[in-house]
Amino acid sequence: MATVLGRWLGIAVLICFLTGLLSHWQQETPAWLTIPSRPASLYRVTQGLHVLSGLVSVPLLLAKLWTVYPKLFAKLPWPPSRRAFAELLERLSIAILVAALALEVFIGFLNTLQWYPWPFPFRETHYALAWVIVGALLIHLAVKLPLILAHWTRPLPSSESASLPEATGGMSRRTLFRTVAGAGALVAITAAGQSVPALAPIAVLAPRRPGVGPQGLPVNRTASDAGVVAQALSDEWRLTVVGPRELTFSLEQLRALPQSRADLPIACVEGWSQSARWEGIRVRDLLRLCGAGDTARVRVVSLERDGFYGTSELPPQFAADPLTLLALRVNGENLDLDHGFPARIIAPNRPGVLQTKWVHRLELL
Ligand SMILES: Nc1nc2c(c(=O)[nH]1)N[C@H]1C(S)=C(S)[C@@H](COP(=O)(O)O)O[C@H]1N2
Ligand SMILES: [Mo]
Repeated sequence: MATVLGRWLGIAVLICFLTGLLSHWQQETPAWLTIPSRPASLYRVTQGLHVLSGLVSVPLLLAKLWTVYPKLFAKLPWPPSRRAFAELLERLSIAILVAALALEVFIGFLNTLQWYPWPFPFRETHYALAWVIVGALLIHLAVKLPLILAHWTRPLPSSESASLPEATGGMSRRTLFRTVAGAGALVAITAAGQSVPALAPIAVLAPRRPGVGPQGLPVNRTASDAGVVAQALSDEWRLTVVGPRELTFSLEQLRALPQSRADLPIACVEGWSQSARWEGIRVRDLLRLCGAGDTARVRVVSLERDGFYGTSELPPQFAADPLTLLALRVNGENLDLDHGFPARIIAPNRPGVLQTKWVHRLELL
């Protein structure tokens, strides 16, 4: 049972780890990596899978712990021997694995609720813990390797497994597996509705639902939370583009420039995502107007001053993508104040957190 549940949990953890790495690299690109701006909805899928696999690992982890926990507290061989020492080390590595995994999933879940009841930075901690988990998991697999090899090289698997004892306190293994798989599936379908519109009506585990919010689109932080209402509504608002030339546009002037359309999702790191129809000026066109080429890296500056939401960077391949807009409109209307009025960035294959709202400055780097 522990082996089968371990495989399921292993798959969930692997999906969660790999999609998490992708998300981390989006937000902190290493020098050796160029993230492509297409497919446009890639991040929506990978981050949706990240949050789903993390949620599904909760029932899997609980079930796995339930099947093995007596072993953690079993008496060590006595008197102390090499074997006792090796067993102690193994239990220590498992204690670290379980603790790190439980903490990782717990803070990840609270993050989807935008609740941060701890003093440490979420993303850095979540990332560091992921490596602790991978390390402890590799040790765990290495220790169990002889057992795993023995399992795969045993002579008659079917007759042998048929003769294994079935009962665990009255519940058959099959019933347990069905229950755990059912619990995992239930978690998945009641959470997936935050990205899959068809499942939205039963999305009781999803903190955000598609369609709920101004202009049919959820909002993470409102203009008043961000403290930008007065500046965003002011007649003095201007967009400044700083490149070889420095240009300044009023909202009327921006509206008079050639407008483009893009159907792109907001795909939040917290797992919810929703597509919308955006209209505005291609960032590429704005850069050309100020004399920049198509290899420019651009800093996007919001009216919002504090915190890491205030600025974001468009790597050259994102700035040059024809789908990357300084959006003025969404779903056929001027942007709602909470969606970034007067102007926001919307780009393909990007975490929502980088789709900066209330933009007033683009700077060539
Ligand atoms: N200036 C600013 N831009 C921001 C944010 C913010 O708090 N401040 N939130 C980001 C996050 S986390 C997401 S998911 C999207 C949400 O966009 P929406 O509120 O228009 O749906 O905006 C992003 N842009
Ligand atoms: Mo977000």
